[in-house]
Amino acid sequence: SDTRRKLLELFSEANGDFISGQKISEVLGCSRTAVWKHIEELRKEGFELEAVRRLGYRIVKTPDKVTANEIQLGLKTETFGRYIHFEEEVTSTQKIALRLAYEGAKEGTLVIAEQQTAGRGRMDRKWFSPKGTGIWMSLILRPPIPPQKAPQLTLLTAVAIAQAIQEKANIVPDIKWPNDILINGKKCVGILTELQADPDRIHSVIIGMGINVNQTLDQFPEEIRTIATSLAIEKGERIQRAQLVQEILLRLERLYQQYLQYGFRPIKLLWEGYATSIGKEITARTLNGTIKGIALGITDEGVLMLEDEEKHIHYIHSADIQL
Ligand code: BTX
Repeated sequence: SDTRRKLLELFSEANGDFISGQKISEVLGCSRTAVWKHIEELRKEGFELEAVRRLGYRIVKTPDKVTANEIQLGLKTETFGRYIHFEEEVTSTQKIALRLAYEGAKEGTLVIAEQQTAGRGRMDRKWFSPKGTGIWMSLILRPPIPPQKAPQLTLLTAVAIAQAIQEKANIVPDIKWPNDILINGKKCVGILTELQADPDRIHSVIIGMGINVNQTLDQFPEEIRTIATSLAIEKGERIQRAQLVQEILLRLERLYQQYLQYGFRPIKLLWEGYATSIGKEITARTLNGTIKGIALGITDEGVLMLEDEEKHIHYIHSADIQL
């Protein structure tokens, strides 16, 4: 609710200090009893709040979940994540975001869950999304761009997540075109961009992001144990998921504003900074066959350029890449 959001904003500004009940009820425009009810709600969700007479309330501990309340506590964005739809367990956050978008949800609406029972990758592949360990979320965008440019948003998202990982985990990850983020050669992040559009107009783009954060190696299913990793495995310590979500949303919002104003160029430069496969030999499996060659880079449109043995350049719009 709006009141809850204001309350969390107050607590973020207080930064761990006390806020008096009087001040809270003034800012929120509600009674002291109503304030107390909101505080009780937060406690039920796992927040630890200290209440001291004459000083008021302060947050001592957050529950380490990815609920709307926890993400909004300290969120610095203007629109991204200002409305959050949280659920403990969903089939796929993409599915819910798609429904909300269809019902008219605003740009920046975020769907996030502790667990997905049917998380999806590209081409209906499975995305493992175990409870309480990762970030499984979908963001609704309504960009005023032609539909054929939508794949650029995947690259933009990869940059935002890479920046956030660098900031919060102190690891510089690799971006693998088009939609993976790797650390030490293993997959840590997957991005799935889905488009609802007429031939000439986008209705909405749903950006699905799956980030392995706190899994230990044995928490990965056997079939991906050798190809996947988590931030905690690579860094050697746990990371607070809600804070990482806040950082990702902030970076995403900034890059998106830049993108709408200046186009893909500035994003491309940032992207290249993280793309280690450029200049190396890769194999691209496309719907029309497999091509082996040197990855030359991406075009100003975000299309991958691949030079084969006969020095012929292929422009690849979508493929699976093997390094
Ligand atoms: P992708 O098709 O590039 O990758 C899927 C492949 O990645 C799988 O076939 C498997 O080999 C491997 N894989 C599956 N789960 C994991 C994992 N947890 N970590 C590392 N590798 C894995 C990538 O698709 C796009 C994934 C997007 C996931 C988000 S989560 C929120 C949103 N909801 C939803 O259902 N999907 C998106």
